Amino acid sequence: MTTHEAREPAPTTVDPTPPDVPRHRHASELLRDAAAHPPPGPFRAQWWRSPVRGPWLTSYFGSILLVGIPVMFLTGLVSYASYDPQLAGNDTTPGKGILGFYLFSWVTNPSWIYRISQGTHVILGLTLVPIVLAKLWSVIPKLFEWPGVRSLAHGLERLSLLLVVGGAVFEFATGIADIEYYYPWKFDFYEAHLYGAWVFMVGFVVHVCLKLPTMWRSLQRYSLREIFTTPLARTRPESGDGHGLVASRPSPPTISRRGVLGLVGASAGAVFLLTAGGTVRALRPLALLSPRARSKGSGPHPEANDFEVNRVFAATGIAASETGEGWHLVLSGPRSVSLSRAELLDMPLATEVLPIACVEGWSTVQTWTGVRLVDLARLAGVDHAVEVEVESLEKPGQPFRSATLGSNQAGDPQTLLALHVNGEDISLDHGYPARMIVPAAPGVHCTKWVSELRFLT
Ligand SMILES: Nc1nc2c(c(=O)[nH]1)N[C@H]1C(S)=C(S)[C@@H](COP(=O)(O)O)O[C@H]1N2
Ligand SMILES: [Mo]
Repeated sequence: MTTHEAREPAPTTVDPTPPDVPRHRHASELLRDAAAHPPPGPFRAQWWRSPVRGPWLTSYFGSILLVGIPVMFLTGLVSYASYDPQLAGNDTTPGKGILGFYLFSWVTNPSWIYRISQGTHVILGLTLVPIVLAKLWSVIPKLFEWPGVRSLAHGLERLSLLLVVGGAVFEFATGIADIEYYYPWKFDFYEAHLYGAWVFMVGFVVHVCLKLPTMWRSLQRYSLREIFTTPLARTRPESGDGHGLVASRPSPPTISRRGVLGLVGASAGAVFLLTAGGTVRALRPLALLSPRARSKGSGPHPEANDFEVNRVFAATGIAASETGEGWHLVLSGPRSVSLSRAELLDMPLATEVLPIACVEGWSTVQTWTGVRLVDLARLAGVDHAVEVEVESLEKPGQPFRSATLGSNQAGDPQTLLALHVNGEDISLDHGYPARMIVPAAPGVHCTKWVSELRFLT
């Protein structure tokens, strides 16, 4: 009697395989074993006890992000296109070849287009932060799922989750750091935020494809009406779900679902109010999260110049004497011309109401007076629209010291070399003696302290 089939069956309470007997074990068995013995703490399902966590709540936040994230992505792509990175000198992003597949000459009309798209990108991005955090909170037990990978399919799902969560954290952190002027990293913001967006979107699309049916089903569990009529006292955990979100040992509720929605909604609303002043002038006094919105007018005409300043004159390293009587604008084209400020003011002047809209999300509409770029082109011997390199007094190497305008921008009759704003001289902070104002262009292409215009014929 040596075959083990013939042995006495072992009592069920005893492990039939003593630990010292080597025995081939299937991967599935190992996994079951691992699942039965997770490390302590958050890796154990019982550790997560919130009674409001569940598929409905996760799906509710998810449905907001399902709309919000694509808007972020599209306005981000628009933002990249608006830089006209295909024009020499505007962009050094390596390998943009593939990512730049959709680029086109940035438009000049309507003049408010970038104001709206970039304002949306930044204000919506900040407003979504509480919702992203709430969504992450609602799925946090999944991030500690044990074992981390159960099968190939499960592994791919987890990988997409890593891309979504990691990508979201990365994109929000770099975006916010950039607009709040606290950017502690060594890598370039534009490149990192652009590449990060594509990585994030790969994860996002996979995640949405995998979860959309679940989301749809889970949303049917409660109507919003039910949520808003259920007080704390009648708040119950969702029924078990097989998604690992509902607590197996829920603690008594301390907040209702409508309370959670109210808290997250109020946080998002507060962030919106503290940010929107960068675009909506009436909210400017509240714009605590939009730092530029709090800069004041300076120079001899502070009222006319009282709007957001990106780079102040004092930060440029330009000597005050370079902007005085000796300043001349150089036009380089078929003819080379040098013009003093007085000579520019003697030319036919045009007045246009146009925005400055920064990539940081703030924007402001002002009334500018100056010489049309098309008139300056004609002086330089150029009678058709060509690309123009705009140089400033700032020293080589300074970021944004120059920009290349597309021929459509240079040929637009609204494009000005502005000398006045709101009827007074432009202040040093806003670009005295002269600055570019280009309809619909991002602020960074409205070069201040202009010294030379090179018409690329
Ligand atoms: N020479 C020069 N021009 C510049 C900049 C700069 O740093 N140097 N910053 C640009 C950016 S990013 C913006 S948003 C606008 C802001 O103009 P403002 O400070 O007059 O509002 O100026 C642009 N022109
Ligand atoms: Mo800007």
